Amino acid sequence: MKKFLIALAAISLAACSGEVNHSEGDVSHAGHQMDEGMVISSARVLPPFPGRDTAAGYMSITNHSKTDDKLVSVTSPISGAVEIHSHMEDNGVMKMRQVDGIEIKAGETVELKPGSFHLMMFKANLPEGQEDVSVTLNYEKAPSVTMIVPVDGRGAEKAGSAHEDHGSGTKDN
Ligand SMILES: [Cu+2]
Repeated sequence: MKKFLIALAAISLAACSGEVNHSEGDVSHAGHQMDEGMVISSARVLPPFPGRDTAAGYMSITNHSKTDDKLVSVTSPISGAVEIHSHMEDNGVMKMRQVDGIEIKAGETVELKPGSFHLMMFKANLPEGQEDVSVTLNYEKAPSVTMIVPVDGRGAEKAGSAHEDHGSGTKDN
């Protein structure tokens, strides 16, 4: 197990070299964050459906530290209210609800993805053409990290296949 983790770290270091400017203080690019115990990959924000104003955020978070931790809140300048949601089946119906955080045990990866944990960014201010979003993750133990997350589908509209699942059955908005 230990060997596996070391190998993973080496891969992310290799992927990082020569590509990212780390001079921007605490702002790091998604997937290239290597000085903290929490490593984010595949982060993306799905813009709201036309006529709606709720964006969704997905990513995978790996806890490379030796202590269990928890993602407790998320903030972003594009939304005054970013909530952490989970999806669960209730009598055969998939429902989502706000949770007070996501536990990420030492050595484990949690995926925020359609049909599972996800971020909901209410009243998102995401003008056409904006291609990335600043997102800050706050943990129970690890230091908060701000990263730049690409907006999915911008530039090449992808018909929101993942978004479809997310939007169904919601009563908010
Ligand atoms: Cu939701």
